[in-house]
Amino acid sequence: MSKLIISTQFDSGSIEVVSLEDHRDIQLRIKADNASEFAQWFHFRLQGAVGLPARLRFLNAGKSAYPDWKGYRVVASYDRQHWFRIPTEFDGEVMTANVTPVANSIYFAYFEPYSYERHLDLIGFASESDKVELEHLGHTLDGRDMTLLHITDETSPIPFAQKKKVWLTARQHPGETMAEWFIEGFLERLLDSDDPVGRVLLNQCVFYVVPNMNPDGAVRGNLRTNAAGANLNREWQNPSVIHSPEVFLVREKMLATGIDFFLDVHGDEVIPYNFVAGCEGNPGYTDRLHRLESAFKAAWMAVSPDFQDKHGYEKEASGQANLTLATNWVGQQFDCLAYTIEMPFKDNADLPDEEYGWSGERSKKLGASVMPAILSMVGQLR
Ligand code: GEM
Ligand code: ZN
Repeated sequence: MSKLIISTQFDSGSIEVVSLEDHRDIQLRIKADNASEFAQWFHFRLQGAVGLPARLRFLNAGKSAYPDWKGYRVVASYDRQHWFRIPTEFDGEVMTANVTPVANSIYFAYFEPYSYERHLDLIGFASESDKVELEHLGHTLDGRDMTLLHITDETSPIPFAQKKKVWLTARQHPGETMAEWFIEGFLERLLDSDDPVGRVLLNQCVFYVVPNMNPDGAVRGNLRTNAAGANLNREWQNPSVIHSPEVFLVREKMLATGIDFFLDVHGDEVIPYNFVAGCEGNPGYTDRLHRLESAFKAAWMAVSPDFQDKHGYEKEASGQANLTLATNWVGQQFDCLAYTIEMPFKDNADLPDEEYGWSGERSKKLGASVMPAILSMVGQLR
């Protein structure tokens, strides 16, 4: 029997090995982000267990950032392209996953990874379109590019100044990889010259898209923070070049362009549904914004059974919104429709998938489905 090996020296790799002596009791601990106490993301490779009933025990799952693992199943892959769910249990303290690998190398992760190389491929794909201009906003603390995609049809008869400005940001929380899968699906449809919804949207709107707000945290295998330990979705009121340059750079650009409609794409560790969280707690929230929110949700539910509005976060009390969050700050600053989109790490309980749970592909489909909902709103935006 060959020696068991666990490795993490790859994009977003992260786990702590406690014991690897016995394939029937592989003991692990989820590591915290590099400069903060948030511990939730894991991604590692196991070698040497082909044909053996391997049991993975995450000993500190009950002390993770979001310890409600009920209904969650670990994702696994042999080829790093196709990911599937494996049987997983949680007893309130230890999470246990079981698999008998059919190959001598198998990967495990909290959710289907989205690598920095794939991020660069997505930027490359988009940059080949004549509707896209790439804009370099600046660098992250680890020196990676903050890239903005500026997307519109410049042959449109509508003057640029009259086009609606639609901003999308994704993956402020780097472990929420479903967010960048969502953007991949969104861009593939938006840039499909045969798609009528994309063609009309590019005629009437200008899109500003940041596919990955936190590339450093993504590569480092962080769940929630950047290289300096900043939770970017708490930096929007007063970002700093030293601590949260990612937010500082994007926010400056937003102030230059203005915004008519904003979507900030995330993943949720606990709630097994796709849902949105709006600006009802903002001091500037109005009946107009409430009507726009209701219309957008109804339009999205009409085109995607994967989206729903029954389950989600508690509504914020009036005037109690935390304006350090992107959606709240943008909604307040620009008096515009602004939503946080949440997808599940677990599955969509309305439409469960036994083999895959919620997945990268389903996130892509949801990203494509939001386009007709945006189109239905364009005429109602200020
Ligand atoms: C969330 S956004 C939380 C919004 N809450 C309400 N009630 N509107 C965060 O940053 O904590 C997004 C996320 O992490 O998925
Ligand atoms: Zn998030």
